[in-house]
Amino acid sequence: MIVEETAQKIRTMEIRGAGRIARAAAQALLEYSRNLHDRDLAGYCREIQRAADLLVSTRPTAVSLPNAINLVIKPLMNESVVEVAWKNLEERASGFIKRSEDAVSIIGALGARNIRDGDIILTHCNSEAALACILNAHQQGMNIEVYATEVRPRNQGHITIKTLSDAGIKTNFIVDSAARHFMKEVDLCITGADAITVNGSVINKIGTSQIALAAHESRVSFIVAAETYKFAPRTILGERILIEERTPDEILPPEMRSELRNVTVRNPTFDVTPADYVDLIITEAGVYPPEMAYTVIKEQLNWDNADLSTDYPYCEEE
Ligand code: RUB
Repeated sequence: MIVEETAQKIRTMEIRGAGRIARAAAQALLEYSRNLHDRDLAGYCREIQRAADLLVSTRPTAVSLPNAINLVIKPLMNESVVEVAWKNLEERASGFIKRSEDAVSIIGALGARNIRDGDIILTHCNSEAALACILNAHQQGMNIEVYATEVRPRNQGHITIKTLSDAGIKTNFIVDSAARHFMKEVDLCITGADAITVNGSVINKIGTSQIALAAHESRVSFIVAAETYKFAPRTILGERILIEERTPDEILPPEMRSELRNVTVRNPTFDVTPADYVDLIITEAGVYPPEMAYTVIKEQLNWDNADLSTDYPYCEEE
């Protein structure tokens, strides 16, 4: 039940944002595991695998989701005693949740070092990690101002401006297409990431790449705040990140579409910003140029080739 409920909430975006999705999946596995203490090892593993498959199928782009699930369930393969299996799984799940929360605050502190007093910052979508940097700078007493985009079609910008406003940060709310118009007033762009590939490309909310391009044109720094579990190990094998395309209903209601017989509505949720347009990636393990993505995957995620053979499909696109 908990797994189905969480899966549904992720699918409908009641739970959204790559970090929150990952933590919710780990929490669902933890709670589900507690309900399975009466099973034998084979039955327990079967149920956990089924739950993991369901959770990982909910949204295809945020690599945090399969990374978190893999971390929690993969060592199950080596267990031979069911009590040890569920104890270890539950510890790994709660450990992941704690580390993920800690990572966001470390990123906030490191990110704030890249912000100067008086900076005007542009952010896009609603990223906990990106907001942590902005909030940390504000808490240190820096006088900063933010441009926050609306984020069509799901309006995640509304969540962002509420957080910024509640914190007492001067905020300008703009439509997505106004980002380039205002870029001349901006000192720094900060966004989050749903996935980062081995060549340093950043996959984030649709519109991010246009903002990065406009920032590049205006020589404005573009930095990405992302926990290390947003890096995509399987891109080492040349796999690409699958870009989620959601229902056209989010953009144009079916009754309007039915009158437009020659119109196809396309609704990609994320886009790819090439490494050339990214200055820095702020992680909990330090601040990296995008060119060092391979090092992060190898050294921080500790993924080896065996891990790359897992079934979770991370990829496809561009
Ligand atoms: C959310 C989004 C966020 C990243 C990073 O998209 O693009 O920028 O997930 O967020 P959606 P965080 O609303 O479609 O899930 O830093 O919170 O993990």
